[in-house]
Amino acid sequence: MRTIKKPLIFTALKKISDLGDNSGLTLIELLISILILSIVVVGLHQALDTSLTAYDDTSDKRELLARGRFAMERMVRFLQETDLIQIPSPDELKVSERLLDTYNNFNHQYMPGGDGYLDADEDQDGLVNEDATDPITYVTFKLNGGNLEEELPNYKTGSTGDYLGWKVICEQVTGFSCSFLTSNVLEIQLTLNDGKSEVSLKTRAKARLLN
Ligand SMILES: [Ca+2]
Ligand SMILES: [Ca+2]
Ligand SMILES: [Ca+2]
Repeated sequence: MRTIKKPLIFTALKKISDLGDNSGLTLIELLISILILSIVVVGLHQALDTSLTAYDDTSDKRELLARGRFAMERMVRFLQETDLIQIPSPDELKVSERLLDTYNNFNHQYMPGGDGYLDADEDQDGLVNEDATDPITYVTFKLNGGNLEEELPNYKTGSTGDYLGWKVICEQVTGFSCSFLTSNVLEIQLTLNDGKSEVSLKTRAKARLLN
């Protein structure tokens, strides 16, 4: 007759059980049961912990990526429309601003739809940044401590040299650098690290008005 082999643990438990009273669990059986249960629980806990940590890491990285992309998109927008790119230091990018038209160039009132003249066209003649009466107005991106900051011209005043204060566009930045691939194509690298995760982004932008 074919016999089914019992798992070793049951045989052991049976032997232990046979030594004492068969009517219930002995102390040793109880201890072994608790031990087995503990091993199972610890295993499950570790598996769950690993899954939660992996989930945390992923959402952490997703958050960092979203913040990095926001800053990248901002720089790319200004780069695409600029006719002047400068990299004064490895972690600084300066471009002439010729994208925005949210003010009336004559009375400097805020107009969401603009007045049809780029705001950098200070003398409102249709040419932008062409001479001393209409000097170049810059947008600057610079790494300051762990923050990537942006400085924009202030078009709310009649002065051509007014700038708005530095504004943080991305926090926890550990690396920011720009380099020319060609005279009108720039590569930007951005690294963010929040102490737990690190993400690196790289993008390229072409200045349409430059050759
Ligand atoms: Ca305008
Ligand atoms: Ca002008
Ligand atoms: Ca100007």
